[in-house]
Amino acid sequence: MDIPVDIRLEMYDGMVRARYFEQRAHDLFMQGLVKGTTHLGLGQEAVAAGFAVAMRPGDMSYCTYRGHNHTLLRGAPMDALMGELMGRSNGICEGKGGSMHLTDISKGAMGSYAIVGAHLPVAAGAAWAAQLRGTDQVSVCFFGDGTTNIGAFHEAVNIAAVWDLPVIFVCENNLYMEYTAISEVIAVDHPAADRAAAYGLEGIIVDGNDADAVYEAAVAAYERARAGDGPSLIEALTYRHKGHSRADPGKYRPDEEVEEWLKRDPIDIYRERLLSLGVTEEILNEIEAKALAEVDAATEASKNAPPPDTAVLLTDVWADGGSSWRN
Ligand SMILES: Cc1ncc(C[n+]2csc(CCOP(=O)(O)OP(=O)(O)O)c2C)c(N)n1
Ligand SMILES: [Mg+2]
Repeated sequence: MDIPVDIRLEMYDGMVRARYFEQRAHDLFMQGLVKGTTHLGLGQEAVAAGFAVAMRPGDMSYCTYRGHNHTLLRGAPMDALMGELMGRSNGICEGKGGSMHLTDISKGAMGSYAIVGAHLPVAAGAAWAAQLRGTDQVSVCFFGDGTTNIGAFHEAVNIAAVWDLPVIFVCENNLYMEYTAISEVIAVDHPAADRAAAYGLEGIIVDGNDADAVYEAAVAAYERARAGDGPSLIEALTYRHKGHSRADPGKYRPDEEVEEWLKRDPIDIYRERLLSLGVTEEILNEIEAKALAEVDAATEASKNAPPPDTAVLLTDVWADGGSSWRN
């Protein structure tokens, strides 16, 4: 596929913005300014960029607690995401959700889910609604390798395949769950792709550190979904640069393995590719400088934002205290 240069630059821009945003989030966490926890997707940016750029505005995406990249690249405002991580009133959920619950419905970023596997049936349900309404929307669900051992994964992929739902399941195989290698707890080599046949689906594996490869797989899966040909299950091979969460040093991973993957940094790979395609150093430098300035501005805005008013605790909450929902 010949990917147009504006699409390529959009992907580079997205990856760089995500990288700087998360590096700053890590620094702010270490300073005690990010409350709760964080699960960084540093090193996994190409998966988010490839899919987000190929998506249409009405499409819906569902991600996990490792969801900063996906939410940002769907177009959620960076200052509101930073504010949310810091528990401030300018946060996208008014500071009530924090890092693990980033959501921007207006952009189709339908939530970050902290319960492993919980969002796969939700994403399938959204796809079912789109199918029934004939809206042409596609639902995309990102999850990790460990999630493929959860029952909800199998239930959701099965029903999606049976009903030809317009949903794309994207397994970001970063080789680890929290602190355990996925290879220790599965009987196959590829946690998602090797299980696809059980649901009559093709086992698709892509290099998740190559934005172009991800983009091409994404375009094909969107086309399939919009044509009414049903779901896709894609396994993107990637690696997280940091530990699982918070300040986890990730020492359970062999040094050589970490080194190998750091050499395959998706942003370095893509920068080289763009240069080889004739994009100038100046253009790339400008993208990087703009992204850093955006992160600086988001940080300042969030540091200066007051904490949420306590009245916020009682707004936008679902329960009304009664039991009418039982009917
Ligand atoms: C149902 C459930 N079980 C356990 C946990 C604790 N937990 C949080 S993240 C995680 C590992 C998930 O690994 P993977 O699916 O590979 O995603 P990754 O963190 O690598 O992106 C676990 C076990 C949880 N949040 N939910
Ligand atoms: Mg994992």
